Amino acid sequence: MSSSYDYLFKICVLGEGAVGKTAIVTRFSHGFFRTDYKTTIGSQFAVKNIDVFMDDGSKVTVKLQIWDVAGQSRFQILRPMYYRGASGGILVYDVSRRRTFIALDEWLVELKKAINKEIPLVLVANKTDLPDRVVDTWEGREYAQKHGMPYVESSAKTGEGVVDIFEELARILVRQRQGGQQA
Ligand code: G3D
Ligand code: MG
Repeated sequence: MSSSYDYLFKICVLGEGAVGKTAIVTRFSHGFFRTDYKTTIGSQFAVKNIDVFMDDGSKVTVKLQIWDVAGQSRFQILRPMYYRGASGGILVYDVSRRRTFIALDEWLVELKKAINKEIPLVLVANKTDLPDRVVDTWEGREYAQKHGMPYVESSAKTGEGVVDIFEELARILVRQRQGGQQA
């Protein structure tokens, strides 16, 4: 049955305004890209099942409830409430705007303040299709490594890497949950 699943996780999508958060979520959950997104108002979520293969070859169906949180500063006061109960997150920047890369630290601080613990995150370098890229791969990798996060490059426009983001995070969350059960 397509509605059945083994695990359910709430995840949040974080990052500066216009880095492509809504585009990534839409691409993943509906499989298409639109260029006429309205700036996300407050927050909204998408739900999508994804099959992931674990290290032992077993297939696990994960239901992701993906909260697309508005990045604009005027929504800052509302965001902590959307972070609550999140098992994991996706931290997005735009490779064509260095400012969005520099702002990553602030997003980590805001998240940590709101939920008071560490949750698994995936670092996403989005808009790799653009010719005017300014943040190089090594910089993103270094940042991800420093914070113990996997690093994924994506283009919500072409779709490249988008599924990888969610597979990567889902696998980490399942591993954590399974490990927790054994302990
Ligand atoms: P946000 O939700 O993080 O605020 P959006 O960002 O998803 O609304 O995207 C902001 C703008 O970037 C949109 O352009 C969107 O089409 C564009 N965009 C998102 N992802 C990509 C990508 O991977 N490649 C390219 N080239 N553009 C992308 P507009 O012009 O509609 O504001
Ligand atoms: Mg948005």
